[in-house]
Amino acid sequence: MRQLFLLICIFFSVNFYAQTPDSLAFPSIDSISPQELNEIIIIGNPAANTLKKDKALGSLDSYLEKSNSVNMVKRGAYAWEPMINGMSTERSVITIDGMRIFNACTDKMDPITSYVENTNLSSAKITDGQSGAEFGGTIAGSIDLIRKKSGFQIKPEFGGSAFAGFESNNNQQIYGTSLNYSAPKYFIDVDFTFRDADNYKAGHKSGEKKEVDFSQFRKYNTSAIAGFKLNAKQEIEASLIYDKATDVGYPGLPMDVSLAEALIASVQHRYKNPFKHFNLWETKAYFNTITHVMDDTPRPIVPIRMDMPGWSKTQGFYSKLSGRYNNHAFKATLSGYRNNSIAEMIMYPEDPDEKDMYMLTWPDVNTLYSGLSLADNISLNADLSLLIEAGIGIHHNKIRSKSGLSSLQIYYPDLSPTKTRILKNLSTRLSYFQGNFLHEIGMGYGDRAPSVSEGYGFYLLNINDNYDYIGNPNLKNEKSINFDFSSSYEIQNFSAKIKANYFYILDYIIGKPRLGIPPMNITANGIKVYEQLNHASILNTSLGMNYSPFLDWNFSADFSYRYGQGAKNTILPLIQPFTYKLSGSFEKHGFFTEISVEGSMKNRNSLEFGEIQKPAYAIANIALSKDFAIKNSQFIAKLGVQNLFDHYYSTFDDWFGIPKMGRNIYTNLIFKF
Ligand SMILES: [Cu+2]
Repeated sequence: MRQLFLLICIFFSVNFYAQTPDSLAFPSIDSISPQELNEIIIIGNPAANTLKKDKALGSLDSYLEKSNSVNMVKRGAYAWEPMINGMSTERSVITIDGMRIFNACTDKMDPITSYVENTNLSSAKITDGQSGAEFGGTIAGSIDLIRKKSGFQIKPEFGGSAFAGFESNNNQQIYGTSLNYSAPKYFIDVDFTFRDADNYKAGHKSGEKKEVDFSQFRKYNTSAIAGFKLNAKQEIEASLIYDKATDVGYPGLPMDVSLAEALIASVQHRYKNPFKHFNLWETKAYFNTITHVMDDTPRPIVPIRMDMPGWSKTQGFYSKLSGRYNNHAFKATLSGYRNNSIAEMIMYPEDPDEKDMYMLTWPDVNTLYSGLSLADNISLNADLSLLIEAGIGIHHNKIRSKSGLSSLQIYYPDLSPTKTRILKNLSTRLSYFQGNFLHEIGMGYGDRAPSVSEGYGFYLLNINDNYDYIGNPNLKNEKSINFDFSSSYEIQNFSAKIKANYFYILDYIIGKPRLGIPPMNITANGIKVYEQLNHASILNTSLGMNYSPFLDWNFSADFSYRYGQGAKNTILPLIQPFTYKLSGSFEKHGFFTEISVEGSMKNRNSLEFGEIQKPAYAIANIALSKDFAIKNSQFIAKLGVQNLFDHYYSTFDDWFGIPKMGRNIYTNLIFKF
């Protein structure tokens, strides 16, 4: 409490303020289109210039959740799974600067967003539907996390930041630092972040325990990026991210994680104006390796002790060329990767006379992909433009483990170790400017290959519906026809955007109960095998508005709603009900304050997938922040309260019905020089 008081004193006693120095941004590669086709979420980064509005040291997950297109499935306080347009991660492509990375956990404990930190990133680019198919087949769309870098500067510049944060609810401590040096010919950025949190506490509900057991985590992340200018036209860049999480609890799952470790490395070559009509040629080679170790030793009661490690290694490349010719702005991307995924399950029976049981849950599967993607944006006239995107890819799977293959052959006697698929996508979008309006209408067709779990998974327990899942190597590609529409209006102090998209998915992949096969997990209800529904439909709608009636005041409102229904009376799981967020903020002389309310209606739950209906809820948050300038450095202090009234609630995206965090008071202190 004393520290908090001291902090409030610092917060209000110093009163000077200065403008943040603007840094030269590294030119963006996606300058193909004159209008915005995707949503950009700016990640609050201690080195960024716009820190006022956000809880700067919040997790990347909390930033992604701001998008009306994204929901985060929560299995605890750590490593939320980003769903785009109401669809789980198998149906989207998530990349870091265009690099494909695949999780190493059979239980989705480690979406690739869990292996980076805000300090590594500057923004997230979210693309809907087939526009997201540049680096591989997708149904829902894509998220590309854009690396932060200071870039080349005309005048040599040295800078950095140090930051610390504390969150009262789970005693989370956040520390970190970043350093950067930029010069006309080279730049280098390094950063380090550490987070450590205890169990979090749910809101108040009489008769309910506050503390959510097994929700602690600890995370270390460090990254470096360096660029070198070979000549006026060519640059090379190398990037490295190392992330390590230990002692991560998952209250929504029967197991925790003792180690989740990732090494993500790349080298890149950029060639500006390589040929006539071409303005950029960018080529990258990359490599990443992920180790994931699940651990149930902290759990007091388990039916049987087990170890479940998993590994994922990916090598890949892309080369993209963009240019302009007359009224065409075009881009061609050639990309490829090879991923290897292995996961094991070792069970240790209580009876020492019984033998340990060993199983490959991912049977050492190699996935080889190469694809070509083309885009052309044609300006038909000053107000009207047409975007056409098309792609084709070859997707090849191989089961490398003999024992893994023979285990799957119990259920699929004719199973061959290899399978090749052709993936295709084609989409088009018309954009029309009409005064202050921009209307966009689009449609697309595309398909995706089944994931390793869907194709080759072996006895993967889903605790939500309590079934063991078995993959199906005979699945056809899942195909989608999607339509989207958006209309936005912008004048000086007001903007609004309404958006809707509809996905009609053919051969929708989903687990369905199969009688006659006993489950492996003794407590499971039975077995589900991945099958294909003839069709399924998902509708996503959203409305966002922003209004600044006076210079210092800003009000915003966001509403979104999704609906998902499949054939055979299947209510699709994890579909967001009507959700809203309203906020008002005031900003003057480096002082910023914001009050927000967010909530949702009850969800349409899918009983088949073990979902329970969650009642409607609303919570309130407040945030304060103050900027101070001290000579050439800047000091930012933030204080906020989330879930102000300590409301007890849980929503459709809380795995296994775990409650969300109760009242949380946070402080962020950031020093930049
Ligand atoms: Cu796991």
